[in-house]
Amino acid sequence: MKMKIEQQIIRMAVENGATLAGLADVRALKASPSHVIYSQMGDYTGVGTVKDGGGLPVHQLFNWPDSAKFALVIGLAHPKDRPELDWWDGKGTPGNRMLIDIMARTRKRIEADLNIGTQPLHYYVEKGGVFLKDAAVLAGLGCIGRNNLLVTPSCGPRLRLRALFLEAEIDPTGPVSFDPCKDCRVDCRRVCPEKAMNQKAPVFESFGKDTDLPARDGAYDRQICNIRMEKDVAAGRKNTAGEPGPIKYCRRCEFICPVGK
Ligand code: B12
Ligand code: SF4
Ligand code: SF4
Repeated sequence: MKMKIEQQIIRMAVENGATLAGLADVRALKASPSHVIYSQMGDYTGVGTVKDGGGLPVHQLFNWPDSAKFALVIGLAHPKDRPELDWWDGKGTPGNRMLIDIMARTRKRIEADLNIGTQPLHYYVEKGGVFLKDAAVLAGLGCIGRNNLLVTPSCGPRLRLRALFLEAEIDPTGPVSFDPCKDCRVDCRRVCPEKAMNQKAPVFESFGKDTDLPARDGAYDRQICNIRMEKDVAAGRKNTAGEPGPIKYCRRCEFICPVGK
């Protein structure tokens, strides 16, 4: 029996090196939690957002082409015993370069073998990218855990994501029913060195009782988490005499999670 087109796409991604792959409907993505609340969150310049050459924020938020109907989402395992995959070296991380390469090869095959048009996507949402965690949940890769990360059955939160637009009407592969946080000790919040997940972040508090996002109860505060990221950048600078060393961004809320170990 001929394999369904969705299965063929996923198989191509896995054959090219993806640990996990799935398909999300762009219409669902446009209505997903991050899209709904992002524009209400105020100016987050400097907290993981990108700027143009003149230091100004770039705004290409959600200016996706109408021809983009679905998103292929891939994940690459970043296990604890391969920490170097996540180290920033000034040009990116080895893991992200692998993801870019896996996606480029998968894209070629989708276009050549399946005759489906594709559109590459930037990593940053401000440069036309998608919210990768939302896309991954909608594609059935896992759920958003109490650590505010995508948690998958096989790798827990220890994986990195990338997406590609597909110009085809196909079927989504998610979301799936999966909730490892329900009966967990929630150590992911306890180990945070900055206590970024101890209380509802002020910005979400102001949205009223209806908002229980992010991290399921609004407790993840990106401003506080980013303090840690800035400390990690400073540590990377002074680790090697004069030369900027790799930046080893905090991953404590990932490593402690028991899922997928
Ligand atoms: C900006 C950014 C940052 C900023 C701000 C983070 C933030 N969450 O706001 C800073 C620098 C602080 C940061 C920190 C980290 N980041 Co970061 N970051 C991003 C980036 C570029 C955009 C994220 C964003 O702005 N989201 C918007 C805000 C509003 O939403 P949110 O806080 O993520 O919460 C939303 C979701 O949880 C979602 N959601 C919640 N419940 C549900 C339920 C359903 C059904 C759905 C559909 C959605 C959904 O709605 C929430 C509402 O806003 C993404 C890449 C990308 N293009 O997506 C990577 C990304 C999210 N980061 C990633 C990682 C790993 C990290 C760090 C561990 C650092 C590191 N070592 O790399 C920490 C983790 C912090 C944490 N516990 O969440 C990974 C996550 C992988 C995973 N397994 O989930 C991503 C996807 C990048 C990648 N390479 O794959 N990050
Ligand atoms: S440590 Fe427990 S509560 Fe935290 S993300 Fe993992 S399963 Fe969920
Ligand atoms: S990445 Fe580090 S600082 Fe940020 S929430 Fe996780 S444990 Fe806390």
